[in-house]
Amino acid sequence: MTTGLLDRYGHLLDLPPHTARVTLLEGGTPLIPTPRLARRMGGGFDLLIKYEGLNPTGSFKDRGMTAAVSEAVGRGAKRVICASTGNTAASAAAYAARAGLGCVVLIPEGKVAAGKLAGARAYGAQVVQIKGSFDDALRLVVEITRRHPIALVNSINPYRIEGQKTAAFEICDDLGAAPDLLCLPVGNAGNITAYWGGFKRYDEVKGSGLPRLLGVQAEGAAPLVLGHPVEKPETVATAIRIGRPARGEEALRAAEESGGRIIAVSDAQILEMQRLLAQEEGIWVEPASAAGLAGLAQEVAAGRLDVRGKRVVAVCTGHGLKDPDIISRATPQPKVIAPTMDALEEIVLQSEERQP
Ligand code: AN7
Repeated sequence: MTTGLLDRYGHLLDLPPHTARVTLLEGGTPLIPTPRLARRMGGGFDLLIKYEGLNPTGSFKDRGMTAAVSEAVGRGAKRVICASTGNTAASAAAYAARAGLGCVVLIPEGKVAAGKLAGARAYGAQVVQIKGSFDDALRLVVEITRRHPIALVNSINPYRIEGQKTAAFEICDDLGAAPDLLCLPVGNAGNITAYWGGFKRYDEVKGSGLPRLLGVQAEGAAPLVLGHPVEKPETVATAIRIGRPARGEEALRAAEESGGRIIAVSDAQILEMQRLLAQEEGIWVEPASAAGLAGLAQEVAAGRLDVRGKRVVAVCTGHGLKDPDIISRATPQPKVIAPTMDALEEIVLQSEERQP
């Protein structure tokens, strides 16, 4: 039977007894082998994509949200609030709707991808745009939840982290053990923190081992690489356009404990990886979700990471449909022709065939 994550893994998570069950049957996302992409990076290793875009609202946030909203409902909350670069907003809105709670989301004006904003609106959240960054929005929601009885569902909320540990459990269950290396994008740094906690928990109970972690930020929003906050973060990967990660210290500790690192890649590298993954493997992810793989490719090419004979999992955090505008800008406008065979033959026979 299909169950939600709390039914499947709740016994391994640190959730209070009052926690309810609010679920959209999230999780259970596939681990997809991508041999063509691995060959491009030099080959000789297994590369698998944990495709988190296949969660109910199109991102990994649903894992944390089933836990956070379930806990909030259980203790009698009437409303939840979050700051968001988009995916948290859509997820919070959906789970709040599912639970019959009110939901307020605070987003940076003009910097949230179309599919995420549409999601938050469709699920009926009160969407508030602020003239500022995600970091400004987070500061405000933390403050308002201190003053008023509204439940905070950003990843500062410990139950978000608990829920997100389930992705590490699933990977170990699928592979029979932890992978050798896990790469993933880093924004507010909740997810890398959760993965590390999840792998450690599973290692305790199942002896599944621990991976090295490669966390990847965008160059224009790389506080954990620079070693200081970034006042005006900028990147095409708006999901990780974050200058003061709430769990930055934990993320750095997790990377170090694992024997891994947090690095940065350029927007050009992110977009090129997004294109390769879509056009050579058929997996379309939003730009931020390609950052982990772009970081992996960079480190392997530079000889800083030896992956030969290893099993590498790349977490692709959000679906490509979240950010359709980036594709409209990056690919040529589809041609319009007259409805005749001449016109069709002319255009089809012009274009080259691809070699498999
Ligand atoms: C697709 O939605 O912060 O390092 O407000 O949407 O745990 O923050 C999103 C983050 C990676 C980074 N990939 O994860 C938000 C938000 C995607 C994301 C991240 C986000 P964290």
